[in-house]
Amino acid sequence: MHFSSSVIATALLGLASAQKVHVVSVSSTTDKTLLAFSPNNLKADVGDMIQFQFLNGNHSVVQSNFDNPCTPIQAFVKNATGMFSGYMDVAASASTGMIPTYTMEVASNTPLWLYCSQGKHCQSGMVMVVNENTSANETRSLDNYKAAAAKATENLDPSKITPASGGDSTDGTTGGTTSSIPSASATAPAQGLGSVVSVSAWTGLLSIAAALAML
Ligand SMILES: [Cu+2]
Repeated sequence: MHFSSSVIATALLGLASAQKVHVVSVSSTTDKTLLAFSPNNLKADVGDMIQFQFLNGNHSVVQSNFDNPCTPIQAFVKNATGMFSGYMDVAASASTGMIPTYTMEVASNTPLWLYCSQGKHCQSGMVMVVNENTSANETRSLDNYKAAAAKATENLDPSKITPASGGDSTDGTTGGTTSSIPSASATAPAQGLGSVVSVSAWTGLLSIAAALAML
């Protein structure tokens, strides 16, 4: 894993200015069979950070567009970056007392559609949205995305697709940073706390510190 020092400095500066960090739990500490992101529908402002904390199993986070769930967005949108966390095998890092995280900055307030590319997890409902906007288009809801995902014939990660050579390039896409944090600092499941969990920058700083330690 390689991070340039300027990237880390930028991340530290961002966190130091009390950037909002939304934590999304991937699976669950108590139910390793849970195929879900929690929360799965959150609102975030441009510049906010979203940190996926991989609590169990072996999952990923991949960006699609609304119309093509379970397929990376770059298969349909020319020049899209399309975020992909990679596969995070939680058991593999358990002995270190760390859990993998993936942290991304929200680059746009248009809807960001995400799924897990492992097995048939996407079809099983392991999908989510950031900044759903049903007031702009009521059919573009998480429920409809999930319903379309259930019917997808394949569940693909970016290594399995050919990048689009045509099509529009208007969908906002984004990348992120892989890291890990001590298991003990993972945020408790968000049930009952509403769709947005605000944490201090501390969790993010921990993950950056962990990244620095691995350089
Ligand atoms: Cu999964």
